[in-house]
Amino acid sequence: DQNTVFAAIDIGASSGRVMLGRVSAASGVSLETIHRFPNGVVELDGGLRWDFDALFAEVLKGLAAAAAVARGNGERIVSIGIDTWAVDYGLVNDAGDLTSVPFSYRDERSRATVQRVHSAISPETLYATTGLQFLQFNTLYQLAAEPDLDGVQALLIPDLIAFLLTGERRTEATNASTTGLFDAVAGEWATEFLDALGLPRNIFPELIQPGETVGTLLPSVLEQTGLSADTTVVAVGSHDTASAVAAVPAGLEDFAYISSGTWSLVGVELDRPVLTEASRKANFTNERGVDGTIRYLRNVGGLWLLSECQRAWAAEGYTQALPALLESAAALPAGGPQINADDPAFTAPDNMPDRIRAAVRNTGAVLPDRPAAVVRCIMDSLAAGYARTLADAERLTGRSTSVVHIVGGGSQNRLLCQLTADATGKPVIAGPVEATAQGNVLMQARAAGVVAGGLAELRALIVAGTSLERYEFSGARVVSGVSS
Ligand code: ADP
Ligand code: LRH
Repeated sequence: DQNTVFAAIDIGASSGRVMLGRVSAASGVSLETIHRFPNGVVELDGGLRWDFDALFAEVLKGLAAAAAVARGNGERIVSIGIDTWAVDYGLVNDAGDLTSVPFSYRDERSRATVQRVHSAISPETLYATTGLQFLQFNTLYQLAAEPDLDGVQALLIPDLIAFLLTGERRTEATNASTTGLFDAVAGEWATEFLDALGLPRNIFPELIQPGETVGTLLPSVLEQTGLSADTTVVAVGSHDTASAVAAVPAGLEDFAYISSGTWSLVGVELDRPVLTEASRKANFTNERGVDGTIRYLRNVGGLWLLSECQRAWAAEGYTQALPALLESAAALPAGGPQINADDPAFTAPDNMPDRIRAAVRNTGAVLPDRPAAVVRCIMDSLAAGYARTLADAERLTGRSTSVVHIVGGGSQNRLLCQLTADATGKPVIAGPVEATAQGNVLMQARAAGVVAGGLAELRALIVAGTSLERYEFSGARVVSGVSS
C-alpha cells in the first residue's frame, strides 16, 4: 500500500531523531527526518544521568510532527518502532511513575559493585551463560548499585518509552541481552542469576521479540500527537546496535561490520554464541540480533573521543567544523602516536584532549597540543583497534571475512574509513549513515507484511535504496545505489 508509512524513534548517546520510513520491495527503504534533537549525559542529583523528561518531550514533539506530515500526504502511520543505546534503564513503580532520573552508563557508581557481583557469581560462570562482554556499566552492576528495588521494575530505555506511549510493560529481547541477566543460548532471562543476586524475578517485564506488537497508544498520547488510534507500537531491535546490524548492506559474502557512532561496535554475525574461555578473555560479546542472530562483537572506543575533544575545544573558543578538522588531520603523516582507545580512562566526560595527551605520554611519545594532531591520533588509534578486533573475531570464530561494512554517523568520516581499509587490509564499504533507523523501519515493515523474508532479503532492500562508498588502499569512489 503506497499510503503506508512507519515512524522510527532512534535515540543515540549523542542525538535523537524521529523519522518516517517508506518501504517497498521495488525501491527499498527511504527515510525522511522529521525531528532531530541533541542528547548527552547531564550532571544531576549527584550523578551522570540522561535528561529523560526532555528526551520524552522531544519524542512526543517528533511524533506530532510525523503525524502532521503523514496527514498532509494522505499517508497512514501503521506503527512506531523505538531504539536507543543499550544497558541503561529507568525504575518505574506500581503507579507507573519513574522513581528517579535514569542514570547514564558513564556514571561511576557501578564500579564499586563489580566485585560484589563477582563474589556472588564468578565472571567465568556469568560468561558461560550470558556470553556478555565485561563492561563495568552492564545493567547487572548498575542494579547492584541501587539502594532500593522494592516495588519497582527496571524498564530499559526503549522499553520505558514504549511504556509511556502504550502503558504496556515489556523487555525487548535484543536489548535484554545487554543486561548480563539473559541466557544467550536459551534466549530467556537467566533466573538463576537474578536469584543469586537477590533481585526479584520480575525486576524486568516479560520479554518481547522484534516484530511483535507492544500495544496501542494511550489516549493522552493520541491527544498530544494527533496520531490515530490504530497506530501501534511494534518491537524492533530496540538495542540501537541490533537495528544497525540488521541494516548492514551486506550480500552473501562473509562480512564484518563496524557500527560507528559514540561507540564503535566491531564484529561479525553468527547463528549461535561462542562462549569459550578464549572468547571471554578477549572480552567479545554475544549480544542478540534480530531473528535470533548473535552479534559477536567488541565495544571498541568510538567517536566519543572526538566529540568530547570538540566540546573541550569549543569551550576554549576553538570551533573549527568537523569536516575541516578531519581534513587537517588527514593532511598529517601516518605513523604518529597512538593510544588504546578502549581504555576505561576515557569513559567519563571532560578534559578529553588532556587525557589523550597523558595517555600518549605514558607510551613514551609526545602528542603536539594541536587539534589536528589529537584528531589524527584518535583516528589512527581507532583504526588500529578495529584491525586488532577483527583479527581476534576471525581467530575466535574460525571464520574469515572479505569486506568491512561501516555504518552509522562515523561512516561519513572518510579519514577513518580509509585508515580502516589500510589497517585491516580489507575493502571498506561505508553507509548507510542512518542504518539504525533503517533497521528499525525494516522490522516494522516486515511485521506489517509490506516486505517479507529473512535478513538477507531485508538487507537487499537497504542496498537498493542507499548510496554507498567503497574504500580501497587508494581512496574513495561511489560504487552503487542512488543518493538517499
Ligand atoms: P550515536 O548514535 O552514538 O549518537 P551517530 O551514529 O549519530 O552516534 O554518530 C555520531 C558521530 O558521527 C559524531 O560524533 C561524528 O563524529 C560523526 N559525524 C557526524 N557527521 C559527520 C560528518 N559530516 N563527517 C564526519 N563525521 C560525522
Ligand atoms: C551504542 C550502544 C552500544 C552499547 C552502548 C551502551 O549506542 O548501544 O551497543 O554497548 O551503547
